[in-house]
Amino acid sequence: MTAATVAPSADPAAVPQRARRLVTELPGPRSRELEAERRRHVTEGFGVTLPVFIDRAEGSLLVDVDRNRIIDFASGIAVTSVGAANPRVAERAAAQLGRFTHTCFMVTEYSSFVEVCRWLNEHTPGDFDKRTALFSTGAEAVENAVKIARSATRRPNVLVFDEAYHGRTQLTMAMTAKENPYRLNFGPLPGAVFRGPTAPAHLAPADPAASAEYVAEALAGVETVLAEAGPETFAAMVVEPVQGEGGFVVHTDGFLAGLREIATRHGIVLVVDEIQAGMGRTGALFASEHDGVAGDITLSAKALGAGLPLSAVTGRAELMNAVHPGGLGGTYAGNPVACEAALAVFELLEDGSLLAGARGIEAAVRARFEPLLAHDGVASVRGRGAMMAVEFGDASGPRADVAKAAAAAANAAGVLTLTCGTHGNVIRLLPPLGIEPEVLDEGLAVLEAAIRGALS
Ligand code: PLZ
Repeated sequence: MTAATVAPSADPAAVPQRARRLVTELPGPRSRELEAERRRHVTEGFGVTLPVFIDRAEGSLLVDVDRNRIIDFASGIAVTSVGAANPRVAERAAAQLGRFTHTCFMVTEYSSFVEVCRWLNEHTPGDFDKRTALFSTGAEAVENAVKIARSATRRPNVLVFDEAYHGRTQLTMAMTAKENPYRLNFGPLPGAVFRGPTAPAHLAPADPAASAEYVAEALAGVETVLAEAGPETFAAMVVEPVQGEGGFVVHTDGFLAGLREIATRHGIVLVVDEIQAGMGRTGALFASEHDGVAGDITLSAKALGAGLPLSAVTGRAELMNAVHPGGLGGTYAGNPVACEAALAVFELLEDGSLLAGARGIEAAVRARFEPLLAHDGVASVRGRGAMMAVEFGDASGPRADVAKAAAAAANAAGVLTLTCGTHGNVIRLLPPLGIEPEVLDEGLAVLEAAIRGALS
């Protein structure tokens, strides 16, 4: 082949379909018009990362109304792990739309609901008899897990952790740690929620004995919080296996296992909130597999329905069945179109290539960003699988300004990038698990340049 035959074509139609391409500044003129319309009609209570309006998705790119092609490092906050326009999801959901959109599972049943429950019973951690309840949102799954644990134990209290995120409803915002924006001015918050310490792996000493001591201290802190009200008053302990909104915090080895032991010893239901970290995101089907820990209850949402609203509470049969008949439900719980989407997701996860994709993303992110640790201002590179983050901080403390500036520059360059963390000083990467290696690489290169620019 001669050089001439591989030279890029000037014809825009010949530009490869799977590439970032900006034809306007971001946001472009059409997005700006729509944004003005939004300001007139939509509450200011919703924030927005990048005010562009999306027309369609192609692979791991989002195409906006100005025909800009944006690399998606957000997946709608860990939802579209199989891509935002996966043909298998579209096919199954569309076929269901043609059959019926809704019956309400509490009125008449459909088999896809049962099939989703069966898959979750078989695949969530824990080798025991399980039952599943389906709902629509993540917060609803958390709320229902607490209801189930209270009903089964007849105890009132709930233990959650520093940096936790569990939702925006009344109870779940009380369980969430960060004040602004989640809790500010929304009180009074419901009571019976206690908060314990964690043992973040990025703060753990490298020496194994010192690290074990560090974990033991955190667990002793958890026992102290339980002792405030008495461990026998706690229905549930709710923990994210890798913390999401709170900053992509991986727990030090032994911490989750320690919580498991404490929960068992006091008869407290261990609820593992896999809403963000589950369904393959970390390179295992469920993130708690990395710690060899099984919750009594495991929560799924987000990537479960590939963007159609679906959440699940899967747990020990005796807990799940402790609730009186009619005590659980919801008009839209386990919507049939969302169940078909979940069944498509299960098919797509089956051969393991998406899990391998997640692990490949971790390797690529580490290779690109770990060298930046030499830079003053880059505090840690952490996470698991396709749930990776770069934290900014220096002697002055957390550097939210650097995270914000780098994310803004990446977004302006067409690489959709989110921040997170209690101090807002973390950039997180949540690409679709099947992102094409060349698209991933291009996105990471753009982000690296953005970070270097923000640091200098
Ligand atoms: N538990 C671990 O990550 C949702 C929140 C986005 P819902 N995370 C994204 C925002 O700012 O609202 C989440 C989570 C974990 C629970 C939830 C709540 O899930 O589907 O947003 O209710």
